[in-house]
Amino acid sequence: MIELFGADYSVYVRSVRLALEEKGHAYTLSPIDVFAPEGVSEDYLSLNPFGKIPTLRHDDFVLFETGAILRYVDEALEGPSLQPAGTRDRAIMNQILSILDAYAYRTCVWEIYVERVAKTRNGATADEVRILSAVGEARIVVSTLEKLIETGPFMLGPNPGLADCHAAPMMHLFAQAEEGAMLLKRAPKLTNWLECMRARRSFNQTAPGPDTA
Ligand SMILES: N[C@@H](CCC(=O)N[C@@H](CS)C(=O)NCC(=O)O)C(=O)O
Repeated sequence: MIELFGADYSVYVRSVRLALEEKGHAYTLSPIDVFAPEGVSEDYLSLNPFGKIPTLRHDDFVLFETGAILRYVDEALEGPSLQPAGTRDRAIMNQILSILDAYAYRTCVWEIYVERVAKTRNGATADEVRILSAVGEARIVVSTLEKLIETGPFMLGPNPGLADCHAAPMMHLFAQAEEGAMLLKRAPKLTNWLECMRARRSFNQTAPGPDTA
């Protein structure tokens, strides 16, 4: 029995949900709203002391940190393998997961998508300085991922894997900001990859509600 704690608006939660869908494994999503004004409960902090989402519970085993959860889901559950067999390809997969955590989440999601799309949709004004200062690093994220995609249609070849599951939720939001769309225009392989991910059943099964941030 797999229980995932989190919210459908979270890109990190969606990464894990994508991996579970690609494995073909059933799970329940137990709602935790990290942005609720009252914060998260003590009960949730006893599972994840950092108060972030997601956290996964598999029977009596509790795990947090998305990179660890993704690898666990792939290795512990039946279904198609989501990690390359070769050492170097697996190293590249790990490199992509790190790039997404260290650079893409902050710049592409928070500093660009949230400022340009989510905030303005709610009537607030975008912080142009914040956006402008993030574009340089976002450009490096895009050009690096573009170089790492060799043949496609997925990041590491013919089959979807953990790198795709982790990158797709972030890049999907980033592409909705004008700065993201502009940078992706110069990255045809990444653009095709995103279209391919958006067309997958797993992506549609994990679509969040309309107010995603
Ligand atoms: N290092 C964590 C990061 C997860 C994360 O930042 N999740 C966001 C939602 S997408 C969150 O919980 N944010 C709440 C906060 O920062 O207070 C992981 O890999 O799981």
